[in-house]
Amino acid sequence: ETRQPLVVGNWKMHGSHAVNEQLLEALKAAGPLPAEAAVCVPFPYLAQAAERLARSPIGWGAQDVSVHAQGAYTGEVSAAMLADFGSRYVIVGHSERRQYHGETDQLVADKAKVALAKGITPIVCVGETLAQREAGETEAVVKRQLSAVIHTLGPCVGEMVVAYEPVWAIGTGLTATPEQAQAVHALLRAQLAAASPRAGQMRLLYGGSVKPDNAKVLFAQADIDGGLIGGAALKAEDFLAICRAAA
Ligand code: G2H
Repeated sequence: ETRQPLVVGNWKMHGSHAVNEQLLEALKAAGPLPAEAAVCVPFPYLAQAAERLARSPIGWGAQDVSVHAQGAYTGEVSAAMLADFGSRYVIVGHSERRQYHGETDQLVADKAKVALAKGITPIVCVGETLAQREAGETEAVVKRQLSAVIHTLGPCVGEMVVAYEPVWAIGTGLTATPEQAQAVHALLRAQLAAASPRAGQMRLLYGGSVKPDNAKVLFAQADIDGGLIGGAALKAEDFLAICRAAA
């Protein structure tokens, strides 16, 4: 199967109007890229991303979404609002949200469902902690996390993007070896194949300390179709180099 690689920047809680302006202009000025690229920005900067990237092939989106459609949910942002700003993607279930905001497998799955219902592609993150890996639980953990999404999305499951992010590799400078990452990606694709005829066309991203110098070998793995990039997405030249590594 041929899958167009996808490289998504997860800006996390970084940036300012002025800093973003430079980053977005630099991304926009880049020539054609071999990967589809997108940036997931903090909510207040969605309008800025939408405006700056409007006439570029680079997509934009958010880092979370409310599970509720609308109503008295102070501080929440709905999928309809994200769609209103032209969001193509939304990250759901990032380990930082699971860890610091108590998001459960089912909540993450429900968020993926509300995003899809508004035409936004959810990037569903799964991944094990260091303790889980050391206890030999990697496979069971990622299967459980993915299984909730498969059951909740039903036949729409083929429309999502999955990101495998081993928690021990996030922002730590430790990267899974290409073999470790590929092994988990192959498991995830097999699990998806049992649920959807579109599994072969789905993009499975790797995330966790992806940098310009390790991206190529990661993206060369059979079931790794791009990356979810944190720290390195904050520098245009690094992010673009990672996009180019997807060739
Ligand atoms: C993992 C990743 C982006 P970083 O969280 O989602 O961040 O590349 O900084 O490890």
